[in-house]
Amino acid sequence: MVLPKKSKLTAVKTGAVRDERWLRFYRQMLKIRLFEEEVNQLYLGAKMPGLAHLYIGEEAVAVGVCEALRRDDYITSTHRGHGHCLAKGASVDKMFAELLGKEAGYCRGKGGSMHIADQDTGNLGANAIVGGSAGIATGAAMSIKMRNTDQVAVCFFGDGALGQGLLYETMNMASLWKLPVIYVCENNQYNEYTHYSETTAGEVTARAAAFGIHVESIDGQDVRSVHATALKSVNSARSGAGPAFLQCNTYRFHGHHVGDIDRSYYRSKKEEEEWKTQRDPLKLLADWMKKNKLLDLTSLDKIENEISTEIKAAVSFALNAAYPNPDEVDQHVYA
Ligand SMILES: Cc1ncc(C[n+]2csc(CCOP(=O)(O)OP(=O)(O)O)c2C)c(N)n1
Ligand SMILES: [Mg+2]
Repeated sequence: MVLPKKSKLTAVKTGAVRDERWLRFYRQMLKIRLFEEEVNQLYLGAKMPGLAHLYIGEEAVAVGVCEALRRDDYITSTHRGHGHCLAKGASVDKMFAELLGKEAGYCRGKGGSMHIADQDTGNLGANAIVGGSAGIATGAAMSIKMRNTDQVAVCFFGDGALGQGLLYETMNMASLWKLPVIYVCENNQYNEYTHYSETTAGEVTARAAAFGIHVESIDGQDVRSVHATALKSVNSARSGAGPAFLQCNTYRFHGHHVGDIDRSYYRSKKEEEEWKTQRDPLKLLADWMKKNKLLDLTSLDKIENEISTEIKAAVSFALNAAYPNPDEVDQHVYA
């Protein structure tokens, strides 16, 4: 298991948020986990058209960051975007409906997993183009600056996007013009079937530091750590101090996409098991809350029952929802 060196992890400031917030973090992460498990089942049961890239294992990044944002702040997302969407406040009904190609979905069923956007929650959209989110988030940050508001924009992207030139062009502009944008690199160790160390020369954070951008490398499995660091960067960007770059070290527990079942040719079962058993973000937070006597076991069970009921109802809603009218096949599409 490749973990960042201890000295590079950002210290957690306990007490930075009130105790109820830990439960909310847990709830939000669990919502993503159960949503994604259901997506996997829909795929395996041949009920969902197309593929999806599951976020299971990485929940602490989306939740830790989005909990530091206001509703009117922006995010841009990736092909692995369900977690970002939900953490920013998306409706599970509309998300399942979109995944199943139904008219009640976020894009009237015409976008699918990789094209979900939600203007109401400031989500400027998932993006199938690796690195594409950097241009959109930086543009949004420039618009914030020109409109003179105090919003911020967060750009989620994977380690694979470190190979895209657009990221460097936009980080250069963001630093020069002190744009309120936070670049959140979700380093889940792999771009598709290749370990990032085989594609990425040098230190990841050194790349952003070269533009004079404030950088941090965080344990992306520790939602408290992600949140504390994100909050600092968000507050700083909001006050006009310019961009930040956060490398969140994490791991996807499933395959690159739902069809990537046999992963033995690019990573070992032992590695996966170690992350799942020792580095599960939900378990880490639950264990920490228990150790600090911040909950009793029933409250976690209660949360799980509530979310499970919400997810089941949303799946049932989406399965029974109507498909778009075939006459509208060329409407609401841009490419
Ligand atoms: C510009 C571009 N090149 C290639 C692809 C094909 N592709 C889809 S996902 C992916 C790997 C992305 O890896 P990473 O950015 O680390 O994200 P992760 O899947 O690990 O979340 C690639 C190469 C693409 N979608 N866009
Ligand atoms: Mg990756």
